[in-house]
Amino acid sequence: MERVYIGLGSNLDEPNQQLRSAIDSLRQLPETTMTGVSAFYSSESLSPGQPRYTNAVAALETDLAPLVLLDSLQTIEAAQGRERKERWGPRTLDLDILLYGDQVIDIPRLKVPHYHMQARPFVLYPLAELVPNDFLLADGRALAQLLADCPFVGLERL
Ligand code: PH2
Ligand code: MG
Ligand code: MG
Repeated sequence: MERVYIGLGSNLDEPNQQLRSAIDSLRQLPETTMTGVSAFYSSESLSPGQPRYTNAVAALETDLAPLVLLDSLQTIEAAQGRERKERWGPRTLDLDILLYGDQVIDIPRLKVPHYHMQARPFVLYPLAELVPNDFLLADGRALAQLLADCPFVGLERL
C-alpha cells in the first residue's frame, strides 16, 4: 500500500458539488482506502478572467500503480464532464496526483511531486491539514519550509 495525496480542483458547474462527487468516486476506487480529506478552499484562478476555484486535498492508501491510478482519475474527470480543450482552461474537475508514497516520477504523462505545487497555496494549505508538521516531500523538501515561502494569501477556507 502506498500513501497518495490527490489535489482536487473545480471552477465550473457548482465547484463545491463537483468536489463532493469526486470524493465519493475516489472512495469507490478498487484497492484503495480514503484516509482523509481536507477542508475546501476558495481562491481566484491563476488564469485571469476565469471563475474562482474550489480546491481540496484527499489522502488515499492504494495498491493501484501510479499510471493505473492516473487512468482512474482521468476516468472520474471525464465522467464529471471534464473537457480537455486548452491547457489551463476552466474545468469542472481536475484531479492531480500530488505525491505518491516516496516516489519521484518524471515521465511525459506524470510528474510527481506535482510540478508547481510548492508555489500554490491552494495545494499546500489543504495538504498541511493531512500530514504531520515535519512532513517531507519525496524529493526531500520540507512542507513547513514550502508553507513559510508561500503565504496564505487570497485563500478562503470554506
Ligand atoms: N488550477 C489550474 C490553474 N489555476 N487556480 C486555482 N485557484 N486553483 C486551481 O486548482 C488552479 C488554478 C490548472 O490546474
Ligand atoms: Mg491542476
Ligand atoms: Mg490536472
